Amino acid sequence: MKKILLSAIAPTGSLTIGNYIGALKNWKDMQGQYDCLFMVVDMHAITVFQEPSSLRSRCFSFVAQYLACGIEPKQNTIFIQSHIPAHAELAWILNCWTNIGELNRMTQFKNKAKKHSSNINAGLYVYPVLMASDILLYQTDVVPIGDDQKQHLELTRDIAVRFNNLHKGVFHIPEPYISKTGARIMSLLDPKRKMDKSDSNPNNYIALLDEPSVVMKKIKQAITDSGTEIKLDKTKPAISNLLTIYSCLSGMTLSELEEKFKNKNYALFKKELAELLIDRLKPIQGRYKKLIDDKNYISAILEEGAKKANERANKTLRIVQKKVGFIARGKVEG
Ligand code: ATP
Ligand code: LTN
Repeated sequence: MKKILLSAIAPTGSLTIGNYIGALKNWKDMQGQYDCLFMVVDMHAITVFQEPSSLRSRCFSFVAQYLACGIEPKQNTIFIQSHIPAHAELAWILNCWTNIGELNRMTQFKNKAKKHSSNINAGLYVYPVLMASDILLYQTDVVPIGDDQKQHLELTRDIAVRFNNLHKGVFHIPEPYISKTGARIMSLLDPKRKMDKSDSNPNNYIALLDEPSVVMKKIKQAITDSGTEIKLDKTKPAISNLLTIYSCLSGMTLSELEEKFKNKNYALFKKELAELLIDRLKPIQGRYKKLIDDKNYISAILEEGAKKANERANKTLRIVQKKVGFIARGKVEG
């Protein structure tokens, strides 16, 4: 039996090369070895206001981009979070197993609360518990994520261990999978911040669907550090970030790249990086253009995915409900 892998992306903004390098590329590389579940987490997305018709079309678009990036629909279970009612139901139970002190420590909540100060809703606060439910419902072994999600995964493990301490063996304890290089791709204009797909300034990121001329322009505009050396250096976050992107997309190691660009200038390096990005994005964009017009095909994948996921999720949910003392649904016996 294959081990179980689960991961997800919230349908907000535009998928970026940060999401690709930190998440999607690993999903693609790991899919053959694991029993994989890949989600578009629309329930997470609405913790920040979303225009309803854009959210609907973005969910379709993200699924088409997953497929265009090489995620195989036959081999894996691909679905939309809100199609599986068990996520919300388990999240409620796990909310009652989570301390507010733990939620107060979540850095993503603190950052998002600052950014959306006029809409600090309860959903945003308990979002990590919904994420824990996503993972624990499927008895997941491994969760490929970017560095920013590490804290949420630790919380997931803590909640699961706490529940298991009273109710032995209910949840499998998941492990994160975070790549050594590229787990945190930084913003192009502010390399001290993470590249963020819902950034209000699109010049901070390269979107998977950016046209070649846009990619070239954004890389040319990207901030560079003082000095001229093309070298990984903690005190030079801008060039280190661009080198990391180059390395992750080309498969060359950072030291090979330092050697390749020794005595070359930033302008030449940036031109080559932009060309590499354009080359890597071209097949993804080609496949996407065909897929996005085939709504019936995508709907069929989602219908099948929801069917499989519901069956699996309901099994765990029923065990949990029984453990906490909920009466079985249907015929009620005294
Ligand atoms: P948002 O600001 O809308 O929440 P986001 O870019 O942080 O968007 P998520 O949906 O939170 O995207 O992340 C999806 C996956 O992509 C997660 O596994 C996350 O860790 C990874 N990821 C996101 N941004 C980056 C990045 N800059 N570098 C590496 N991985 C990333
Ligand atoms: N919170 C994650 C998205 C997410 C997720 C998950 C990732 C929701 N549920 C389950 C892995 C497994 C984020 O990247 N913002």
